[in-house]
Amino acid sequence: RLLRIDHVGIAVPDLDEAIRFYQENLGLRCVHQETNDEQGVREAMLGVGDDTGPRIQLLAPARPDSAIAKFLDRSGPGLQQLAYTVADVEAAADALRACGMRLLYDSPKRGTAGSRINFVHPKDAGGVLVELVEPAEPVHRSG
Ligand code: MC0
Repeated sequence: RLLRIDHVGIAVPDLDEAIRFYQENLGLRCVHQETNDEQGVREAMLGVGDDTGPRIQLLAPARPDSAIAKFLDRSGPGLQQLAYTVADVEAAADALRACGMRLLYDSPKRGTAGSRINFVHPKDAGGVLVELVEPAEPVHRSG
């Protein structure tokens, strides 16, 4: 039910500065940027190489009471989440609930580029905040 790694999310204090760092020093390319008001984040998606594989997501707080602001206060900048692509986020969430994991939302919320998302609580996944991403475009299972 987890099809591939969708992206790895990194909390950063300043989005523009982080994009510059990744572009100039690591040669990654910014392929998408948006503000997600519900999540309280400004985010950028960076492609690696030919951009056919998982992306790097830079996450900066848009509000002081947001999840990313809290993460930066507690842990500082760094890896915040690991996101998997799924074909059906409700079915994937139900399967993980059936294994005893706590999902953060009863029903999916809106993620990057019109995707539908949910999260497993990091305490139920070995200390990793796991995100489930159902892209807006239907997923090709073999791709
Ligand atoms: C907290 N903890 C983490 C963690 N955040 N562990 C690993 N990775 C993280 N990212 C640990 C703390 O160190 C603490 O451990 C315990 O979890 C605290 O749990 P809590 O009190 O239940 O929760 P909070 O208040 O710390 O919040 C954590 C939680 C929150 C995961 C529930 O960040 C949240 O709701 N996240 C989901 C939304 C989100 O992350 N949005 C931003 C990305 P100890 O051992 O000290 O107890 S938006 C996004 O990603 C969208 C745009 C997209 O991709 O499309």
